[in-house]
Amino acid sequence: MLIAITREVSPAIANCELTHLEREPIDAARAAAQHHEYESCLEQLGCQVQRLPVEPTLPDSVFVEDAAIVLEEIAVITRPGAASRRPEIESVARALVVYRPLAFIESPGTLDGGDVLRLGKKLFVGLTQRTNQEGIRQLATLLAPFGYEVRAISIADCLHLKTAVTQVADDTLLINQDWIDASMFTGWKLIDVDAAEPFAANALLIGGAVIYPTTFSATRAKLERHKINVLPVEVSELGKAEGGVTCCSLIFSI
Ligand code: CIR
Repeated sequence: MLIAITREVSPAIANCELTHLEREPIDAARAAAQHHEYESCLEQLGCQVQRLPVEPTLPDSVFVEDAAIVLEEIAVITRPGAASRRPEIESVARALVVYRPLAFIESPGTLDGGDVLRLGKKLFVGLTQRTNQEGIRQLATLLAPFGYEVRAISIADCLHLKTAVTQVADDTLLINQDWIDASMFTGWKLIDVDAAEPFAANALLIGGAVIYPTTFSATRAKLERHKINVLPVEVSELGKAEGGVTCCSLIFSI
């Protein structure tokens, strides 16, 4: 069975962290409605959604992906790179301890889950403004006993590694090659985002389908031409907070 941990949108979402986007007004009620649609997509794809209680004072707390890396053997609770986001981990840890032994990234390490792309036993980890060398080193040490290989990749021009690349099928990645060097993904089929949609590489693969923002219609058409089964969802308000579809859940099997 697949569990998807999510969290209700904070009413303070308009005060979110922003790195590469200009601040625009965010309609918190609309963001919450879109988030419910997103949760329905998760359910449609077979996930049992476990929604954490709202955190009214933590603007970015809907983006639960950043707080943990959940693998079969262990869950690693992160130390998010943005100080404002560190209090988010406590409730995520409480939810995950029921399912997995926990390990923690400790200071001075920082790590955001959005920087971690897991492909089988390999974890590609973005070295970004949010994730530092020490965080990556600690992750590698924690996961080595389970046979995971951790590889750091420098990312400069976007927030997280998974802003630039995600998996969309067993053998296929969706990628923005302006933001990440594709040479480390040898053996993978690559689909490039449409040139007019630089933020379009964040897709959420569950089983045989991909949850994908309606905003990126040209890239979506490309995915469909490659026979990817796309489940579209409107997440424009969450997008204004620099969040995508992977960020809003932690998915794992029990
Ligand atoms: C932040 O800057 O931390 C949030 N406003 C957006 C986080 C998005 N998370 C993700 O891509 N994994």
